[in-house]
Amino acid sequence: MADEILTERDGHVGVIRLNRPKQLNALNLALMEQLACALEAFDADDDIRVMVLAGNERAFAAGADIKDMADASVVDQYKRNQFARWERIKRVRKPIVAAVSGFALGGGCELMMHCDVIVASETARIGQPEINIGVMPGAGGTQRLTRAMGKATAMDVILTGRFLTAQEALAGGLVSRVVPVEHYFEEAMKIARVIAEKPPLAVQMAKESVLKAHEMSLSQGLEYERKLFYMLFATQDQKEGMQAFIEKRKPEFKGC
Ligand code: DAK
Repeated sequence: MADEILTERDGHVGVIRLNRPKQLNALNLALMEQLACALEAFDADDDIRVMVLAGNERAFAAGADIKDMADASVVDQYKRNQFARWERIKRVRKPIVAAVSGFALGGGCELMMHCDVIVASETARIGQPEINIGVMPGAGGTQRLTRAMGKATAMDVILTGRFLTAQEALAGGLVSRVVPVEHYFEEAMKIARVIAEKPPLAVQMAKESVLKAHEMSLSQGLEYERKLFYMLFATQDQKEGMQAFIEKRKPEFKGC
């Protein structure tokens, strides 16, 4: 099987690069399978605390591979069970920092929205143009884009198929930071290294709790948050973090 993704390790950071440059990183089935496996492997690896997911300067990902889908029947789609891979990505517990440059369209935008911190280059063009090819978003676009940017922008983007600029995405709260294209990958790595120095269990529980904000009422979410907060007092890292503060030294977090 071709290497549809490339992986490397940088200290506690696991880096994944989508690797179909000629197809603008269109997400075919093999790529999605390799991506889900790589994320799960890093998630299970005690040495890795955070992941960076990147494409290349021209494209983060231009969507699901249209050539894969064009002739598919409903039965083909059902058997391919693509949702399973997206579910596996959704279940990753460690934070994923997206480094987004160029096109992040359709499934590419949806993949970006599965990430936790999103760094966009000034050249990023983000959209859900499925409407142009006779379908609509299928991996969460109508839900996550609406929750991130609100109904008015989501309808505009999804119904017209237009691309947002990086600045529009930043203003609407879809991405976390926008930087010049020369720096987008390094900025994502910088953020990942900062997160990698934090207590890993608190990081994972904070991610879990933030994501619940999209699924629960405020009072349920607050209750959920409170329980995770209490649970962290069972970790050595909580003792270390607070003791280090009192002793005016840098904490050394171990992830236990
Ligand atoms: N699929 C396959 N190939 C693609 C592609 C895509 N999405 N996007 C680009 N390519 C290929 C082009 O065919 C071209 O290949 P060659 O002709 O050289 O062989 C090469 O990448 C370069 O593209 P262009 O020549 O078109 O480059 P331009 O700079 O002129 O235009 C573009 C760039 C990004 C504006 C254009 O390529 C474009 O409009 N691409 C399609 C964007 C799009 O419609 N994306 C949404 C696809 S539908 C689901 C999960 C997810 C999804 C569905 C279901 N389940 C869990 C069930 C997601 C669906 C989608 O994403």
